[in-house]
Amino acid sequence: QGLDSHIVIVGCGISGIGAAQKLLSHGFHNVRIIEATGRSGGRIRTGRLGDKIVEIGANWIHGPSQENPVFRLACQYNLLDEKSMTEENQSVDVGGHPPFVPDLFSSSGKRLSPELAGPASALFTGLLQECQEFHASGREPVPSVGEYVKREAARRTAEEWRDEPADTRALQLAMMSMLLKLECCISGTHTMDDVGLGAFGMYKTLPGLDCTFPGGYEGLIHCMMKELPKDIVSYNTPVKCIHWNDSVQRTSPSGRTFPVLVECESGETFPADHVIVTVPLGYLKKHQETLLSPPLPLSKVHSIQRMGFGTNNKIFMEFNEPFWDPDCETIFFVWEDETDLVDVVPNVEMSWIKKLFGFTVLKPTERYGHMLCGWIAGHESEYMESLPEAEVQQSITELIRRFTGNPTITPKRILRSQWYHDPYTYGSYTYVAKGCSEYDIDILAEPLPLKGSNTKPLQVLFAGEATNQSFFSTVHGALLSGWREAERLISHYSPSSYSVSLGS
Ligand code: 6YU
Repeated sequence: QGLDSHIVIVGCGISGIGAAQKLLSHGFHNVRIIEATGRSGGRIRTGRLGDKIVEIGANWIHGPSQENPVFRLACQYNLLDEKSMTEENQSVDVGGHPPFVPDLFSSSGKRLSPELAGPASALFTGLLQECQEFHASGREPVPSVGEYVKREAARRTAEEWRDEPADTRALQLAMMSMLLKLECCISGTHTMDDVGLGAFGMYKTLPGLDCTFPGGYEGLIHCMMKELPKDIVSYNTPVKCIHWNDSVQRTSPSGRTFPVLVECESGETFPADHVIVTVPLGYLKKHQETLLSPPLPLSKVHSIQRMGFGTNNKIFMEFNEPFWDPDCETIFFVWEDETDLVDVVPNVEMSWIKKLFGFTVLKPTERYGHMLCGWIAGHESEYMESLPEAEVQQSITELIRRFTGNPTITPKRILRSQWYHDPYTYGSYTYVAKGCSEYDIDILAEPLPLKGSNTKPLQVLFAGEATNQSFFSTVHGALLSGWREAERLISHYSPSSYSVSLGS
């Protein structure tokens, strides 16, 4: 009966697609993906600004080297440029923070020299490194990364920068506030005070200098979808409720009964032996009470609540000519009044724009023209989503003019992402919040019914980036989680021929 099992996958992001691919390649032939929207790829989404390709969602392959399954697939489908595939690129190990050539501007319209920013940047990088080490040591002197960085930075700068002129010291501290805001974007959180110190080091980096897809990240999705049967996905079909544990009896015309029934908003239903749920953690947080019937066990509810899922948005802007240096990779804006290490703004509606730490320059220029990508995380980012695009453009134009001291700079056009207002995501990606640990991720990934129940096993399984202990928040983490749940089913039906580690 194994290979005839009816398997429904909820969500056609990379974890759902990966699960389907693996199940089909092992002979399961009754596999269906149900997707709420009209497209595949979920948070991998390539858009356009004018005639240029831009990534609305995932941007880079983090750690593009052989251990990274997304890198391997991208090479296999020939989607990367030659430089990204070189041995040299694969062996660079930057611990998740690639180096960049910066242009620094301050709120009084001054250009800051990189030398001036050097000590702040070195201290900040060192402190983050220390934060990562607490996971292995099991010690947690304060609950969050933000509190640790702020406490230690204040202590050490008071000692080490004692002899610096006051204005230099103030600028260094303001620079550290900007770096905290950058870190909020990387972690996808409102403030680093929400990110758990002991859990921060759970996230593992892979070697390789982050690379992009010249033709767009979605090219990877198209290649993967081509390998699946043509009509495997039911699009525009949001799932409303997964009835499991025989809570709704369902018998097929052949007389077979199924323990699970997937009910969609449209009223359509899909009977199943197994369902793999890949919806984002943001969606789970919002709909945990109604997505399953009987509802999720309390242990899962608590882990879903404990784990963090925040917003990180991009704002693309195109210019007729650059106001940055030709070799510049990142533009930073340092607010001179932010000398007390802050990563949130006091009044979101009045000053949300202060949360935008700066821009990355899209390269190569031959492909993108003069295009920048601004980054903004947290509640300020969620508020930005609610504003008309013209107002966002106006605010950023004023910001750039103020920091560069050039009142004529005018962007040609703008495009921003709105991940918080996406009803099937409700944010960008997972972070390990204060008070959560790997056990929460284990609990989230645990199939239903829970161990010890004497009903049919593996009725509802859970995949998606939030269920990966080491690589949450990434595309490779999501893909590995989809494979993991497919392998769980494969080894359930053929335990001897398929022994795999279901670790991450
Ligand atoms: C990466 C990167 N990157 C930027 C931004 C975002 C993300 N990520 P999906 O959501 O894809 O699929 C679920 C589907 O389910 C979806 O299609 C829904 O429509 C559907 N669904 C929902 N409800 C449903 C229902 N009821 N019925 C039916 N269907 C339903 N990752 O590797 N490189 O550069 C970035 C970035 C703006 C938003 C990213 C990046 C995250 C990935 O995009 C994401 O993990 C995967 O695509 C998720 O796939 P999935 O299948 O799980 O879900 C120390 C430390 C710190 C830790 N953080 C380190 C930082 C690393 C992350 N950096 C990210 C940065 C960027 C810029």
